[in-house]
Amino acid sequence: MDIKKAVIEGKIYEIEELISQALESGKASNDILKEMISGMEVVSDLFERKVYYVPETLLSAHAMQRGLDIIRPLLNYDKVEVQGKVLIGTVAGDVHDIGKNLVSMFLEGAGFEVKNLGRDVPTQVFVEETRKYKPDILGLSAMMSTTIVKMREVIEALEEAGLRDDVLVIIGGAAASESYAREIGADGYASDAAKAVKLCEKLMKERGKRELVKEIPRSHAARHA
Ligand code: B12
Repeated sequence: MDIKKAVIEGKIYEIEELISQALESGKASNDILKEMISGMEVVSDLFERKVYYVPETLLSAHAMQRGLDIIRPLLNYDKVEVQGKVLIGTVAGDVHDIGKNLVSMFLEGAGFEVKNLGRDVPTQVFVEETRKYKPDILGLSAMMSTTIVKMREVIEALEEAGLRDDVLVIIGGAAASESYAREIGADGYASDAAKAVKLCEKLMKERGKRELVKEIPRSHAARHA
């Protein structure tokens, strides 16, 4: 059993063991992440070909999530200067969150401060959190043709609340696209987590970097003391 297979077969307990063995043997956390992502690609294919149904897919998603939780603190947190603040969530009615969590992790790794609202987030919660948290960028994720309409709803609700000019809105997820972003007046679209980082960096450059200092996670604080 390897890490990729543990994701494909939804081995929640084995994946913890496999990841700690891999880390002990000196494997880079990025390589472990790549293996997990390629496992999830196989799962997507199996689900689409109706070899996997919801229960099997859910097990894989749990194994993937468990793996992400282990890897997350190991990603690079060395950048002390914050690139910007990002608020991110999956729109109402949609419980898909693996991709959105990956985007969140990649952004944190690249030096963004991220508040992750989770999944199935009501439109008004996006609005209220935008008001309170004051993000530079709001990231919306939607994986289904039935839930993508919520992205437009969030943008309209931000306009109604007088907040639209204060925040850049980016979209992503299997149901989203560049043309849909243009259609609903979003500021950008990215098809994967690495491109999402590039997009946020580009948008922040255009907007002007904020003078913020990131809180360094405790485990890393000694190195900066
Ligand atoms: C795993 C999965 C599930 C899991 C979700 C577990 C979880 N915690 O996320 C479970 C089993 C719960 C599930 C349930 C359902 N699912 Co489902 N699911 C999938 C599957 C197979 C993989 C999604 C995934 O995790 N991919 C891996 C990640 C890494 O990729 P990703 O999500 O695309 O994310 C990347 C990019 O999109 C982007 N990105 C994502 N979010 C964001 C946000 C921003 C701001 C940016 C910039 C970028 C970005 O970056 C990410 C990282 O690189 C997809 C198939 C597919 N092709 O997507 C179907 C799929 C999304 N599901 C589908 C369906 C139909 C359902 C169900 C209705 C099934 C059912 N009969 O119950 C339910 C819906 C439940 C609900 N109300 O939401 C359909 C949607 C079809 C459609 N067009 O509407 C899909 C496309 C499968 C299919 N072809 O039929 N599903």
